[in-house]
Amino acid sequence: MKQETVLIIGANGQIGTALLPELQHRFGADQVIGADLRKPAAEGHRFLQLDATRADDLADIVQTHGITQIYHLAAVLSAKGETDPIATWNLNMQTLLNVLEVARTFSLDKVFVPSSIAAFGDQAPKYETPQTASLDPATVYGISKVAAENWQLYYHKRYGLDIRSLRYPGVISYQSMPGGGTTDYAVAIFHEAVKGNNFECFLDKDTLLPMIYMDDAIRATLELMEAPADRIRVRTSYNLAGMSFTPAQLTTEIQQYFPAFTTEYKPDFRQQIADSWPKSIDDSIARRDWGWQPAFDLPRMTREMIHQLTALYQ
Ligand code: AKB
Repeated sequence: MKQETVLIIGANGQIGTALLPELQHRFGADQVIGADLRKPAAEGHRFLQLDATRADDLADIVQTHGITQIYHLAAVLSAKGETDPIATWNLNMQTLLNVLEVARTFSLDKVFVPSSIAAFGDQAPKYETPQTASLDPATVYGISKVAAENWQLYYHKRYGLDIRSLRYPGVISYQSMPGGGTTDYAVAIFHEAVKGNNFECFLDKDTLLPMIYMDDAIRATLELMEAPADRIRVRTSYNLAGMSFTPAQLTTEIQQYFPAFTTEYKPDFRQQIADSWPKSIDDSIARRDWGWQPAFDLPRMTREMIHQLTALYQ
């Protein structure tokens, strides 16, 4: 079997932090390189400082280290993106195009680029949003994801690049904090509950959103990347579902462990973003093509988050 060398761009982010050890486990610690703007807090893996908007620096790394696969996880997310739309567009698109070009130039084996439920907007059905629903996003982050999906398809068709993608729901994890997203409340709430605090939520109590626990998100990513190429029939991005819940339902679930815990609802500008997104996702095409099956529902995810964070804060 050919030896792969994997580069994770955005390795210090929420998904990168959890994905890196899993890739090390599969390919060997020496074969996985994390790259990000800043040095990581934790050591224990090969790391290179990289500003992925700089095409030459990225090409240099790919050539010098014999990179064969890239996971491109760097992006400005939905809420932060709205504070400077043009800068968000520039960063999200420039880094994507740099990755696509370097993958084409150096004939990389595989590339993974995440998309998001943020690709959908008001025209899509809110419940069980299908794979092929119309894409009319309300945020610049969503616009950049729709454009990225089309660029990915273009590079696959025109250059034969094996590029694969998932439309992640909100990802819930204990390993690190997400930053700049609209679904971030669903991680922050656990930290406050475990620390013995109450929580102030920036979304209204009945805001139903699609979410996924990190273990499922990582397993989906690896199963997609390991599937035979002829099983991958969607080259834009696959719908992916885990569970859906509201802030009120999550609060009730957390109260099973911390009965005195309360949430106060103070919706801000992120409410409008959440209202433009699907409430649940139909991922039957991912299930059909490469056998996707989520394992975590709301009770199991809550139990796991509280268990892991309790250990972390002790
Ligand atoms: C965000 O909230 O912006 C992200 C996402 C759903 O893509 N977590």
